[in-house]
Amino acid sequence: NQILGRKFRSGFVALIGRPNVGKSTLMNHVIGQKIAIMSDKPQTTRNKIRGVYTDETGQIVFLDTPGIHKPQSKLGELLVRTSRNALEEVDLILFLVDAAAGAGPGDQFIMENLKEVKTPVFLVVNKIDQVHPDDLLPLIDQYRNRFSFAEVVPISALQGNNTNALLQQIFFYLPEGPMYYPADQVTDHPERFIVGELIREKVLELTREEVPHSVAVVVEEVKARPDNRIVDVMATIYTERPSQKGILIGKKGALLKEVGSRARKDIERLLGVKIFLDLWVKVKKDWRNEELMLRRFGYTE
Ligand code: GDP
Ligand code: K
Ligand code: MG
Repeated sequence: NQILGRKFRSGFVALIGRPNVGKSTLMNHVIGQKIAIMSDKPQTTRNKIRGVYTDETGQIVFLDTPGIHKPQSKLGELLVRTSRNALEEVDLILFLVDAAAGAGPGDQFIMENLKEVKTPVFLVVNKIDQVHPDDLLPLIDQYRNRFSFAEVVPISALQGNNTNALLQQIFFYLPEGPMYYPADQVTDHPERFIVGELIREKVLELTREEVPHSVAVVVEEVKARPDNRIVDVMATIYTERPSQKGILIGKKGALLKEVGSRARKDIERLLGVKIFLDLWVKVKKDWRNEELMLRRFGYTE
């Protein structure tokens, strides 16, 4: 690599953007493994999940931040704080926007917050597979008129268009540095957390609007049997109201069973072993506003 020389580069890159612009999809595409949960509902990513990309040029540690949005509860405030902190610590910020949806007030809110951060910011225009090429430049101008971006990179995270060019641009902005993680490590998150996120993803998939984001998953136990061929996972899904618990369990337990069976498949792929999944549903009123529960669910720093 002529421009970069032979020196190894490394650094931390934050992914920010409104819900559903494709942050998780981009990271999953780059890392090539399902580590950040994806769904078509907003704000399914609550914690920052690190994905690590390594090649001969260097290493990029991605932070999939919950995104900056206007806080509506204690959980919301916590998310905004987490995001801002993440932005101060990183070498580069990728501000993802949705080419198909266009610029909106949510983007404006984020750009206002970014003005106070010194870290360079890329405008990453995602979902270009969904727009006519002629519409792209005017859209980019809308953003450029409001913020001074270090680079503008149009991509399709879903199809992988231009994502290699994005990686090369990222390396160009990273300092010379060490390998922070072993080359074969894709995430430093405890598997337990990812297991919980996979279960929560299935709940969101299967319950639609009835059980919204008032659901949290606590993985109580991940334990391999003595023969090492089966891993027992015990997890509790917390809802805010008894009615939601009823919906989640479903007729004769059908819905919970489906949640379990879908989650089990993903967990088995993640851990590479057979899983026995034991799922429970409990009601914990108003957990979103209780600091103690937040800490227990792992949402604090
Ligand atoms: P996040 O909330 O920013 O993490 O967004 P997700 O990664 O969960 O993506 C939200 C939705 O947009 C999902 O249904 C994705 O499949 C879809 N999506 C993400 N990237 C693209 C893209 O490049 N093209 C298209 N057509 N859809 C995308
Ligand atoms: K999402
Ligand atoms: Mg996400």
